[in-house]
Amino acid sequence: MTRSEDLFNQAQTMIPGGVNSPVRAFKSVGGTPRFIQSAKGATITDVDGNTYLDYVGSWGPMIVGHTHPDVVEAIRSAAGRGSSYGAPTEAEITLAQKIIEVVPSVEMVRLVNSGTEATMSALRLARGATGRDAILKFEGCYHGHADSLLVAAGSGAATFGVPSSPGVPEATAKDTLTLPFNDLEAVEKLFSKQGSEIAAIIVEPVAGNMGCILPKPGYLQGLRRICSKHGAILIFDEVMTGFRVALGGAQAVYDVQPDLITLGKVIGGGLPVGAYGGRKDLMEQISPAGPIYQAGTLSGNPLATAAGLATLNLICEPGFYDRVGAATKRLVDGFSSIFTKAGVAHVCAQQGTMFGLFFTDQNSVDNFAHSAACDGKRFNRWFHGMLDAGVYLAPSAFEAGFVSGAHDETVIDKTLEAAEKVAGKI
Ligand code: HOZ
Repeated sequence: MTRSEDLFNQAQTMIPGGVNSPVRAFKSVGGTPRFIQSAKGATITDVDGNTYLDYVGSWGPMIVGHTHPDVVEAIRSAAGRGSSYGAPTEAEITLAQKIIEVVPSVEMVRLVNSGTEATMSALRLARGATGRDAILKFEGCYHGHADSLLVAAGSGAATFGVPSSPGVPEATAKDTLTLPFNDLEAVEKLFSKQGSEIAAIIVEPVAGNMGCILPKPGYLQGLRRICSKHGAILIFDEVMTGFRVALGGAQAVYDVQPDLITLGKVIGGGLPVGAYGGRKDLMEQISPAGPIYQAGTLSGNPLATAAGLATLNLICEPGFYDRVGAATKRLVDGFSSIFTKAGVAHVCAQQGTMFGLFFTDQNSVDNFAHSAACDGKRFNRWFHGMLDAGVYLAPSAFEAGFVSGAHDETVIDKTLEAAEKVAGKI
């Protein structure tokens, strides 16, 4: 028995499913999750001493690679001064300033502790500001696990076949309207009937929880237009795409200004952080500036703020996104030509440093129904083949892949060598 197997057996007796977040349990791909001992640069090492090239990157945060010395030093130095005060610090202003400088739509920002908190709070703000209850989300988009967002959700909820979770009150779920991603006409139709009741549209501008799916040309602009016309708030959930698909996030790539955005992952540099921000007139309605309540004992935590700032300083260096984006493109183009040579029908997607692969003979994958129709068994063979060859991909076909600044040419070459060997056997 491997040490991972032993630990997984123990964990299952004490932790639901043996894990503290569902997808990492390997349940849909089968086999034993690797228990991780340490990580460095582009690699993670498990408790059995196996080292893998890592394309999960803690599900997005590790954009500068694991244990980058600047980030480690920032955390170490912050920890020496105290791990939490429950009082404001100067570093929170520096981080807020950095976010405001870089993300086009953000005039004010509030730090929280996770992406879930960020989306939940942004929705409360949208509802409080508009006096409306209904929200629109898209099938297969995942915005964390707040009640009103676990309806037709992606990520683990889709992976395990419970996109609408038991335990969400019917009264809450009824205010969450859902439509397919990338279908602007359906949004127009809904708003022409119910536009005056809808507080907000929340969307992952590049979807990353039903695989990686890009918005069709004009789709995000269309959502912007519809929200402005009907007085609804447009929320871009950039927890995954923020500081990931480009320095300014998806809104910079697609040149669309949402009213509010949510952030997480990269801005915490691997520590638990989220944020929501946007128009000043909206953000000033948050307590104590305004009446809409939201709070958190650990919000603006000094360690998390320090790790986030160190990470942002590194990714703001000129050329960072060009370099890592080019590495991602080389990886995805490489996969695609290997699959084509091996006769494996596929669709690839890439935006900046984020990517997705679908095993399908459909011409394109534009929404959750398309993604769910892909060949899951082939994905599982691909996943395990790559894992055996030393490449750690997300253990679910509904997740995206992430490349970091530590994925240099050698790492990409090694990954493609592994893919060459695996593609013929899936
Ligand atoms: N929800 C994240 C994936 N999109 C985290 C999954 C996990 O850590 O299990």
